[in-house]
Amino acid sequence: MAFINYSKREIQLKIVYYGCALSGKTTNLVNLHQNVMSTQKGELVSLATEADRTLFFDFMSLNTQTLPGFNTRFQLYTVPGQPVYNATRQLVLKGVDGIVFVVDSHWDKMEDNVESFANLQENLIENHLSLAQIPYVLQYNKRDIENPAPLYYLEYCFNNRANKVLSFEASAKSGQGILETLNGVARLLLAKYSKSTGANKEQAPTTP
Ligand SMILES: Nc1nc2c(ncn2[C@@H]2O[C@H](COP(=O)(O)OP(=O)(O)OP(=O)(O)O)[C@@H](O)[C@H]2O)c(=O)[nH]1
Ligand SMILES: [Mg+2]
Repeated sequence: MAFINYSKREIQLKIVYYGCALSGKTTNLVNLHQNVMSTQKGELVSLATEADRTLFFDFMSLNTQTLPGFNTRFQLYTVPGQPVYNATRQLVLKGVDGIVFVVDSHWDKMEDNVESFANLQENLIENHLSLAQIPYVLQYNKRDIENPAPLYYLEYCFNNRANKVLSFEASAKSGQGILETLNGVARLLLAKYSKSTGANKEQAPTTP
């Protein structure tokens, strides 16, 4: 849940990058960390195995002036995508405010993507939450690969609903689309929490 400190005029929001193993969640955070100004960001903390697979989670914080009169701190987390780490994924989702679901555009990853999306919904239920309550966006990652799954197909698989959510094409490796993705979910959160803070005009974060 968002942590709002009225006396310090500060709001803290937790965003979780979720998706199947190797979809590019850690790469999103690594590139975001390289692209934001040093005054805005904290350290990027990663706990990885030798093969660079996320073992527990990655974490970084970003400070921005987004809601009038409030300093906004976004706490960005990734989950470990490997099936064996489900307990950790459940734990990382605790208190989540917004989600980026990272889809791998490789054809042979479609089953893993779909399983991961179902797993996200199950783990939200374990936390007494659901996608109906938590703002989320979709990121179609690895658009740079040869023969990626077409957009219309990805939209059909993951965004087949009356009220479509925002979706972004990205190549986390080169950084393309990663700020847009973060901006997308940040805007949803700021729209939601601007009411709680009494700030009626939210501004999109610039970096993010
Ligand atoms: N071609 C291409 N490769 C990418 C892209 N994003 C990530 N990768 C590669 O995919 C591999 C996995 O990336 P990670 O960011 O570690 O994936 P992850 O989702 O954090 O994986 P887990 O921690 O195991 O869940 C790495 O070799 C990345 O370099 C992309 O946009 N394009
Ligand atoms: Mg990772």
